[in-house]
Amino acid sequence: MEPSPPIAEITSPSKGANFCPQFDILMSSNDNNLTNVKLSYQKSEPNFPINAKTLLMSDFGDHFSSAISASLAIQALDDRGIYYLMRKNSAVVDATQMTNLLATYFSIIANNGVYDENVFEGLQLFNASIQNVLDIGYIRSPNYLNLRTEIELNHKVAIAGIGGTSNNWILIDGFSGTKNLDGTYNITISNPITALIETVQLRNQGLGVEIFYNGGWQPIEIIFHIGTDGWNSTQTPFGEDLNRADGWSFNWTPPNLWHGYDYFIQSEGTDLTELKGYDVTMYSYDCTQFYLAGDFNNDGYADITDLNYLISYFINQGAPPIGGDGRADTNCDGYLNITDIVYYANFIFGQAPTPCY
Ligand SMILES: [Ca+2]
Ligand SMILES: [Ca+2]
Ligand SMILES: [Ca+2]
Repeated sequence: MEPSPPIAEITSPSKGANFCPQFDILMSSNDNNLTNVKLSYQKSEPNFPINAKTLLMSDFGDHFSSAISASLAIQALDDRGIYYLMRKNSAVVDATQMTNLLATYFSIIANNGVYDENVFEGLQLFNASIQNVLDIGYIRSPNYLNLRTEIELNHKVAIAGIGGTSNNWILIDGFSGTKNLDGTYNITISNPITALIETVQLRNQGLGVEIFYNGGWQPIEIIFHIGTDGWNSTQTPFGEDLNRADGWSFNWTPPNLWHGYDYFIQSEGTDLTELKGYDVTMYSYDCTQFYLAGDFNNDGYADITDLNYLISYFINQGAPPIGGDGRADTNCDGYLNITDIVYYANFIFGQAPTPCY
């Protein structure tokens, strides 16, 4: 039996919470061999696509959505240029030929359809034919965070088996925005029925998610996530805890974070045998509930002293606004520069709306 990985589960702040600017992270673990925990973060993209391509299922047959989606997934990985994956034996193939190859590996014609096991076994058969350069895993009843973690943070691609039958498969292309006001999320998919990249809604349901697909809400029953080991992580380390005696915790005042963006926070646990385990959560960097907009010295007023504070910050390398650098982006254009002083001056003299933060 494989030993269970040493996961330091992030227990506080609660998943999806807002933070500004101080971040007190608490973790807990049942693993008695856990020896240290490293923390890292990565800004999530407001719009993250894998730039998936499309194919039309009716060009192949009714049961081909799994092979189409997997073929386009491999194409998307191939497009990153780390390995040349679009091959049958050593010959170069296109997405249509790859779909037919995978349909054989998935036993689609033989079974008049496809089962999860066939997809998993078929992907491994294909992987064996290309020297096993792919890393293939699966998650049953994944949640939204699982999808973003595998596809955006871990840079894998994922195909999803949806609905009550095992013959509805899509390739997940990416994510658009964060949570909608009604609590749903937007994801983009490569839809084999229409051969379009479509934005569809996702909602939490029980422990997993449902997707609005084919005219109704349907559960995502399983995803297969596929990656290559050539990806260099762009996460930024920010802390380490080497002492289990006082629990697993870290206090962090993050620099240079941007308002309104979501951040992945990952804890990497290591045990005595050097085995590693991971927990990932997402948080929104949002100071609006913590500070009065435009009140950079945090005295309860947004006035000319804050204009001077801002000038000092930009011109004389003075302290950033209390709450973090991102608050100095008064015109909310995503850049910190002199135009933010101009904007704030206009605000003070009644010529511009209140800064966002
Ligand atoms: Ca500790
Ligand atoms: Ca003030
Ligand atoms: Ca700005």
